[in-house]
Amino acid sequence: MALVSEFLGQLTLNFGGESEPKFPTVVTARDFDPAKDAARIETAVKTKGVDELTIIDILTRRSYSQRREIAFEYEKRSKKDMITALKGALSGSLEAVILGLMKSTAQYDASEIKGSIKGLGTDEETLIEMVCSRSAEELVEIKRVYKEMFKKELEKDVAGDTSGDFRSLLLALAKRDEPSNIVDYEKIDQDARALYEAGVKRKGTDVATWITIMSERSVPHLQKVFDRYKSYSPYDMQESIRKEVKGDLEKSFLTLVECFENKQQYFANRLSEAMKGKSAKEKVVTRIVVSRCEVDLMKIRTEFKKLNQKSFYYIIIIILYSYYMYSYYIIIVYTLL
Ligand SMILES: [Ca+2]
Repeated sequence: MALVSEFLGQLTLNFGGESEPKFPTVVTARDFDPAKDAARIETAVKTKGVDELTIIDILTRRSYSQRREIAFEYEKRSKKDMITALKGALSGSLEAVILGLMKSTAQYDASEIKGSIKGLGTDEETLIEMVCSRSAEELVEIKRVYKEMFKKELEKDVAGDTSGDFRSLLLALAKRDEPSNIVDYEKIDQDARALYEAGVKRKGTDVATWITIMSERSVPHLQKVFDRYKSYSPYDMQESIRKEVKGDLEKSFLTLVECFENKQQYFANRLSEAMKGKSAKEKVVTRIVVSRCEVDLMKIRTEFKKLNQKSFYYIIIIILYSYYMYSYYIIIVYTLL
């Protein structure tokens, strides 16, 4: 046994640190002519009443770098900034989606984080989604872009707007810089027991230990840890979090664990929640669709269908039918899907 565990202790799963595979719904267009697209958008913007459909049709069917090329051509021909022109021509949720698409995924994420903490008060729900669902690799890029866009450190801004254990957790997550797939077999049992002893087993919670383990281990490692955790604790990790901590800290840990287990299912859940009730939470739907359409929205759609037995498409059409005023946003989401 000793030999086996020694061997397993050394065995690591490493996929060469490659980026996560992508499952986009918005992909690079073939037969792409940026000058022609720019001309069509210019005409659409100038059309009386604005030809929104043409703008949607073009910009949702090009990759981010193609959209940048179109903006470049637009400025060349009209001597005007395309983003400013779009801002002037569009409004509401449609404007939010289109302007979101003119940013790179990292720029968009950085702006959403900035938006969640700027001014008085904090939009914790957005902040938690952005920091706890993004991979170490994504956060590295978001931090770099954040500094470029706002001339400030993301971590400093987050620290200034949060407090206590919630702050410690967000900062520990933002500090991660190595995307890793390492499973340390020797540590699976140790970590599972430590999580149990720091939480369900003792009076109160040793939050620092939870934060260390959840921010310093790889996702495949943690998946094995949460599995092993069940052999110590009568409750699984998510139930334990609900019992041990409350408020923003509870939401953050839950988001983390959901994402470690199945990130696309987490987003599908968020979308389902946002679509429930009388009014769809457009901000959440817009954010998830825009930020994931060139990352993993295809997989999120699959998870959505598993959860709801109906496709995202179908649900959107139902909303379109019942809430006519949402048509702009529906059109855009429909096209992006
Ligand atoms: Ca406890």
